[in-house]
Amino acid sequence: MDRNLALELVRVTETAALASAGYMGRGNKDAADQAAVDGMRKAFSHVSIQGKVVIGEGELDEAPMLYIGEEVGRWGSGDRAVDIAVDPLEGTVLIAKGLPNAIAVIAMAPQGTLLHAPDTYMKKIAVGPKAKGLVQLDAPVEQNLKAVAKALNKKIQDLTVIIQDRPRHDALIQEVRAAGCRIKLFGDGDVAAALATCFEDTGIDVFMSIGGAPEGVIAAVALKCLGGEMQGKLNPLSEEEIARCEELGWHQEKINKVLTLEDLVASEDVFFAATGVSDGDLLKGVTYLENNQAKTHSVVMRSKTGTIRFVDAIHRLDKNEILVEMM
Ligand code: VTB
Ligand code: MG
Ligand code: MG
Repeated sequence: MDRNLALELVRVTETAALASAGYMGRGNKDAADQAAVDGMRKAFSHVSIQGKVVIGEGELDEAPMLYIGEEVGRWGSGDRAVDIAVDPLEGTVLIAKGLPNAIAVIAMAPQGTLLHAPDTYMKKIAVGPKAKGLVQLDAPVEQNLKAVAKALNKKIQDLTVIIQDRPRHDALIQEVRAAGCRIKLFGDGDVAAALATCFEDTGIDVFMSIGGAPEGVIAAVALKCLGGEMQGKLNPLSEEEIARCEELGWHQEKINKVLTLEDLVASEDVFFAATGVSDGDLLKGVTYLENNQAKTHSVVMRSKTGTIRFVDAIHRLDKNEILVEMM
């Protein structure tokens, strides 16, 4: 795939972040999400790809835009056919409340290589490059944590595990505490949490959680670019979720299978881009400057070369056609 696409994708996440950041703290998660979706969709039309959304805002009947199956991109004759996974505002509640770690995010891979995950929960584990190959989603929690501590040359009590703050994790939290590790609980946004395991200065070593399966596929693309490890397993928590899985051909045997990074993302040529909307462990959020300007902080990666770029940009809000049109 054309390497320049990486930078084109950043423009798209930047636009989604700029479109939604104005909603910070305004208590309206749906309006913030809608703005991110609108901005992202408009920005996509300039990208030289023949893209199809495989992970998006939902099925056509529930999402008017960026729905699963929607075509995005310029669709020029020579443009590459790709799978697109998006979460225009990953952490809508975070923005509504003005809390940290909301991001706008896109993953891209050659056509047919991203797992078409149903919109159910997924049990996930992620670690950085040094612990790659040493964890097993179904292994006892303590065994995984000991393996990671050893790989990182850390005492087990110095290991920090990031877990989403939900009652469904009560037993997991007890096990991690029993193993002696430190825990960082987060409210929302498990893509950012998984990503953080690959950057030493976040202080986060292991991600363990049950969160959205779509977010699992998006995070897997990033972990692939970063040389980390991620595994998942569908974890439908209600009758309704089980029915949704079955509708999409996920029968019990397939649901019970541990999905490796290769199952989640079956390509070595994938791209990931994220822009901070609110301040986070890895990316600062959108800040507003004098004279109608705003600053964004993004990260963009490409697995083929392993390049990780942090991109800071200053935008003239009154000269950005998409944002002006949205006002
Ligand atoms: C998960 C997680 C997401 O929402 O989907 C979560 O993957 C929903 O969990 O990152 P609950 O149903 O317990 O609220 C996010 O945190 C944000 O979309
Ligand atoms: Mg979303
Ligand atoms: Mg989300």
